[in-house]
Amino acid sequence: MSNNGTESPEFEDEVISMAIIETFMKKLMDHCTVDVAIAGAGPAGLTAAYFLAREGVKTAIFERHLSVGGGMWGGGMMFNEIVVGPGGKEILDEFGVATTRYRDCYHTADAVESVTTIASKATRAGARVFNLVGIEDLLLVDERVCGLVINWSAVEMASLHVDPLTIRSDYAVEATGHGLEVLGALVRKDGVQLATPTGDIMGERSMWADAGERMLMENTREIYPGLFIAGMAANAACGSPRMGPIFGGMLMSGRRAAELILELLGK
Ligand code: 48F
Repeated sequence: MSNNGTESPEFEDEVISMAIIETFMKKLMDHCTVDVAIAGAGPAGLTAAYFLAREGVKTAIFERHLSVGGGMWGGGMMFNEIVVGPGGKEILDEFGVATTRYRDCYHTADAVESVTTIASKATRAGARVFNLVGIEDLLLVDERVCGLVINWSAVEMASLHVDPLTIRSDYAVEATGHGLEVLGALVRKDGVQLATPTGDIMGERSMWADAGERMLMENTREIYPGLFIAGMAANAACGSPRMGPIFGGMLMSGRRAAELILELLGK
């Protein structure tokens, strides 16, 4: 009987396996060299990816966890609503996330709608997310970051002695949040001088939403040749406060990192 694509075919289990393996391998091979490699698919990393991919920049995000979204899912203390200011609302508007005004300058948004929509916009713009993949190191050539060193999260979780693989990029973005893992590896291993006031990682300060949001824009920068820093990682690197469940800064920082990179790429 002919199958015009609407009748249910007889599925062969090994063909399902081959479809996954071949397609994934092609995707990974295609992203061994990218324009921008992003560490961490939280709100900052995903937003950066969207604004880059939208301009035709080949962008890959590597996320340790099964799910993307980082700390956004849980809103504040598991009340799954986020707060943004006017700048963050402008970006949520562009993504098509519904917001509700609260008092004069606050806006709330459903945390789940926010994560799923931003992730969808980023991937539909062409950014590729590799989940379950952690960044364990950077490719450092002649005092410049030239890529990210990846390994399966399962390898890390099981503490297996398995060597990683490397992704080459024109620019990398450190968006791993409070833990600042990628920059931490660079400083620990290579003792480099960073573009921070002290030249070192200055550490995150206690909660102060207003100051944290303001400082974040300035802290979003090329912190070392080839390596940009965005989101909470930027404040943690530069000794600025955390801001808890106000997320506008994360979105604006992701966009800012993308804008700085686009400028360098001549886009
Ligand atoms: O933590 P995360 O959401 O960072 P962000 O985008 O946003 C911060 C807010 O969530 C919140 C806040 C708002 O004011 O302060 O905390 O700056 O997302 C970081 C992502 O990076 C992943 C981690 O699983 C998370 O999804 N990640 C962390 N380390 C690694 C990593 C690593 N070494 N390799 C790959 N992914």
